[in-house]
Amino acid sequence: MQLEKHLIDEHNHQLFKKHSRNFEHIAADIDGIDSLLNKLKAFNVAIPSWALGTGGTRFGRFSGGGEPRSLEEKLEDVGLIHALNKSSNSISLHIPWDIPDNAAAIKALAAQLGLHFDAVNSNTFQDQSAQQHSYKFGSLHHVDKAVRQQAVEHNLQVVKYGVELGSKALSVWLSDGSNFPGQLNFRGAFQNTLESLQQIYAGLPDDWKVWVEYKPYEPNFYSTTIGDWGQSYLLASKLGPKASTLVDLGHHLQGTNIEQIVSILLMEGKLAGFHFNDSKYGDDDLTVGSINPYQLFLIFNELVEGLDARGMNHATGIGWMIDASHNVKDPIEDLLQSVQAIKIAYAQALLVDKVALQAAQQSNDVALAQEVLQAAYRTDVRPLIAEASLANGGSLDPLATFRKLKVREQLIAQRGLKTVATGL
Ligand code: PSV
Ligand code: MN
Repeated sequence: MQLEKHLIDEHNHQLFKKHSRNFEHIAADIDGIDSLLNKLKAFNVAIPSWALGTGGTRFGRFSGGGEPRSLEEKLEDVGLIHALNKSSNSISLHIPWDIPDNAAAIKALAAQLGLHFDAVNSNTFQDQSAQQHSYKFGSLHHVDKAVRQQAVEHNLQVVKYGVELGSKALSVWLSDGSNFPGQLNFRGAFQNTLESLQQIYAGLPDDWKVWVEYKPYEPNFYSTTIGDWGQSYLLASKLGPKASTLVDLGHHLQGTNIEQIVSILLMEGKLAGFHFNDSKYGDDDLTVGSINPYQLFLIFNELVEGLDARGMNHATGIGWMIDASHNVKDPIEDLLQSVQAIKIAYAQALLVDKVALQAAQQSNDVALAQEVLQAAYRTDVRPLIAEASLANGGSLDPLATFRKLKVREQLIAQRGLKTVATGL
């Protein structure tokens, strides 16, 4: 299913008067409004192929219906999201959940929808039916070389799929770890992981990157072999310039100062990009900005400052992606909300008065530094996001348009109520 542009335009028409009033109000106070709008117009966030169906926990999964039944239908869903918000022009595939059997046809469909392929993700955290060795006790860190070799070959196969589709990065997340003290020799596990990653690194095309994701726990509950940004950074440094650290917001223990981690990684040229989500307790995979939007803003404040300091392009300098699980919401609605939340945090960060903040920092004026940051955070930037979307041909209010046009109802009519997407 595809959305006809005139339907989006008609809904915009109904919303326009109110939008125009709100936009003029905020625009009057912003110096360089055109440059800010251009940055928002250029900004895109990739959609993971595994998050287009209903997620679940080990206790259950409650589908809302109309889930994509194939890779083609997943692309269609991302096409719908992009048509509405004009900020989701790429999809990130997880192999083997989404093997592109006919890469040329998949690429052509993506191009027709205005999409391209973001990083490809390998999966050595589950066993597949045809696989010789089990990943029960890990993959790239495994004590048995044959298991490690199998996992290395899988990663190289994922790169091959990615090359066919025009991806430029391999994203590696390992569930490798241990459940009990004594189960693992930490140094041995780390060295095995490094050697395995070195083999994968050696097989990367010249213009490719490898992104090393970390996570403190789950599915292993005592240790994870790439458990934090330090271990990821160490591996990425030993691997070389094509390797860097991927930050998934949910992969931190409670209270971790993620904005500081991001700032240092960016300074060192080792920040690959993001898996955005939000959480209250752990890797909760909730809608971005639903629990702690202030933290998201603080992260973006570091990003904007750090990207500018290195002269990097905000839109393309690092990878922007969502990684969430939609257990009770419509996945498309949830993804639309997440992309909006990311753009809101980005716009607020662009509004920070950097000169005033720096002056406050240099004079240790703590109260003023907080005032400067919060002045930006407390600005309602939604009219700016809406204006950028409108200028790109998208909806002034993507979620409202999705509902107004009864998109989910149409998807259920086409695909059925009891469909199941591959993924989380
Ligand atoms: C693991 O929790 C993770 O964040 C990794 O990015 C995986 O690739 C993804 O979720 C899907 O399982
Ligand atoms: Mn992730």
